[in-house]
Amino acid sequence: MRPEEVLERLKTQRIETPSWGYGNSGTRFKTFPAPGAARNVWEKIEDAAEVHRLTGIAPSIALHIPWDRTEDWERLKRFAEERGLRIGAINPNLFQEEEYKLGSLAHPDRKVRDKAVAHVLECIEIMRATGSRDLSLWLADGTNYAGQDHLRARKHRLREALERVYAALPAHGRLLLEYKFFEPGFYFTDLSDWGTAYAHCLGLGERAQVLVDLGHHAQATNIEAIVAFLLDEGRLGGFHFNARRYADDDLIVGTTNPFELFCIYTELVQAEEDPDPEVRRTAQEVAYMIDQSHNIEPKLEAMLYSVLNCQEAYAKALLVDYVALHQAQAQGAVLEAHRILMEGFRADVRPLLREFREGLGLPVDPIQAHRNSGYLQRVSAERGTASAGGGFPS
Ligand code: AOS
Ligand code: ZN
Ligand code: ZN
Ligand code: ZN
Repeated sequence: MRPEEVLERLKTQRIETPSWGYGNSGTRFKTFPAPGAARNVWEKIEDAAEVHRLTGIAPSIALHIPWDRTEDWERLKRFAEERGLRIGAINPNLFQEEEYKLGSLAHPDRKVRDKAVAHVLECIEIMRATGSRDLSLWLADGTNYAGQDHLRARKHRLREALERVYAALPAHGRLLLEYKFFEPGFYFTDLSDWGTAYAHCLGLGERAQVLVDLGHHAQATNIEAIVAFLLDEGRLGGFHFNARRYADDDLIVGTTNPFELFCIYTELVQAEEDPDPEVRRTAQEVAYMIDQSHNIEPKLEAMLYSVLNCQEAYAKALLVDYVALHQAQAQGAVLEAHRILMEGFRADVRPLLREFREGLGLPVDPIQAHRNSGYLQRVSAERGTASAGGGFPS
């Protein structure tokens, strides 16, 4: 692809940032409150707007309910729009109520399942109020010991509850089912891998799609292979971008394994250009969302870094010569095909990204521009240092 074509494609990139990335967060050991961290959804929107102002490609914010609940969704939607943002995915919380100790949608007690379904139905009403397309559903449901519960009964309970949720979706709404290998269940997880999520999506309907969180796989899983399969099946709903060293670490995406992020983006670029219109449509509908919580890093710098790492990976993936690559693959030219792909990964795209940002009147170094802007000093003076709260367990 010629550089001018890459510049045009980079203009189409959209990365959604998570509200929970702007508030105080921590690990199960400790939350270190950050000066100026957002204390409420209004301040989270202000921070997300700053990330979009500096990058130009982060025009939406995902919300988490109840952490971001407000009484006036119309006012919140307007507040976001006045700052160049729209409300993105709505994330229910099925893991912090006392009743959810043995699960939520897969819980043995019908009353608990009904409570969980009612919460998700409330989130669907919020989707309607905010105009959100996606319901991003992650379950903490699982067990800690063999024999604790009937594994197939849990599967049936979960499917029945998901059917009630799916039936309530808005006309163009999507249910994004997010799987996770383990945690907090340490023996079994009801939505544990892409196969369980995919099977439930097939059983629910075409607006049920799989959400791939990069930190939710066993070590060394080939995630780009999962992405390719789901793209081809029309079931890749979106991503939760982050980086991990060992588990669901929610670090800055692209920092521990930039090659994996690049390979994921090469699958997406090939799907965007696939001769099959259904594959192209799936690729165009993918929700690119960040799901990270920065516990020791400056929060807005970490979010900027994440968005920029996704931008760099996409630029590199766009530079791969896919015509030559597919020819080499067809000829079984193993190393030539690998070398062609690596040419993209090895490309230094910083000059291209500088040109992209200058062309749009954006700072050529968004992180340095943020540091120079005095934004953090201003909001720290206004907000102070909130207590450890902000949604995540302290
Ligand atoms: C939990 O590990 C998942 O990544 C969730 O998607 C996320 O952390 C949060 O719960 C979303 O609201
Ligand atoms: Zn996630
Ligand atoms: Zn996670
Ligand atoms: Zn997460």
